[in-house]
Amino acid sequence: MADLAELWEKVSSNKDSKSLLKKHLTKEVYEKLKDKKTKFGGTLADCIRSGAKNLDSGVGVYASDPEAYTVFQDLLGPVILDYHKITELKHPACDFGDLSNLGFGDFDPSGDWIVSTRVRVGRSHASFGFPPTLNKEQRVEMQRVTQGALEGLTGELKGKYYPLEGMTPDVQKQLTEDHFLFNDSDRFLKAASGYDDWPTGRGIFFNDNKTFLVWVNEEDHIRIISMQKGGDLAAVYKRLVGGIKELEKKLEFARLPNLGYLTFCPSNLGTTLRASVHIKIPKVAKKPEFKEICDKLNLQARGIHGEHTESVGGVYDISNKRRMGLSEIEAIQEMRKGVEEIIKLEKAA
Ligand code: CIR
Repeated sequence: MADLAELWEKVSSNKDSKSLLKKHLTKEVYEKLKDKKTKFGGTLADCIRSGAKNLDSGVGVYASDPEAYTVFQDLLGPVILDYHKITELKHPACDFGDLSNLGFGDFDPSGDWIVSTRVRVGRSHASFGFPPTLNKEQRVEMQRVTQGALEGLTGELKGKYYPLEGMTPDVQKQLTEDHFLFNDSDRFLKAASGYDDWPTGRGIFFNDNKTFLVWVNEEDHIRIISMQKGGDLAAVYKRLVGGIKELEKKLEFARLPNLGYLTFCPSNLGTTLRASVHIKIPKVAKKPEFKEICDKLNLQARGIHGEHTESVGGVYDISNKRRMGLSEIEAIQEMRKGVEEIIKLEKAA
């Protein structure tokens, strides 16, 4: 427990941290949780290590494993409420909507604004811990199980699994530039044990068209991604849901009725759904009130090379901000309406 005491000292003695960890890990909560352990072996230290080592974190907390959301609820509960701006730990049942009648299609047929569209969800195996509680053998075993399910996909989803271990640097570089592949460069994840045993157990699956991708053991056990050039959100979303439904037949995903799907980061619960476009909006993005506009529409704007990056050439990555307390189809609709509004503003600017 020397490790935990040190981490606690770092957090409690700091005066500047604005993280949710700093805000919600009170002395009382710390005392209550410090000796608890999940059945995966997860501890409070595992949950707070990243935030204690990176006091500039926004959240600063990760779940050691699916059971952490129950065992460490006194910390994770308030963090979840605060991050997701909800008043109760409550989440509706999974609802992908009526796929045969979505009521929307391509929201930029001209192709003038939207470069590409992507929807992803995170999923976790119910029977495996998250990175801080996994060893190398478990990572390999989890990869084996996931790969088996992926290689059973058929039709449009049929593809091939490429383990990171042994991948040539050339292939790796190409896939990263195409926005297909992940790397080990996020210091928050690194401090959370997210890159332990790298690259063992990590890999990427994609179909022939590279429109359906699955990341294995990046931040999450499984990230299911559907993407294509242009703005045909309906096509992208339907393909994603098709893939999720197929994988669900073979794998059991961690879920709690009040939190939805469980993943490593408490910012990514509920639907875990992030629907985004890469969109050319040089004029709107220059407005001083750009962030305010996005906030009002429940959208988040990022640079195009992922979280914590800058924009390039007026192209932004815009996505739904809310993932919890609403259904999958509601999250998609929120993003669609918001992006339509942003396009309207760009045209008028
Ligand atoms: C942090 O706490 O800042 C990092 N662990 C990343 C949190 C996840 N994403 C986010 O806030 N949008």
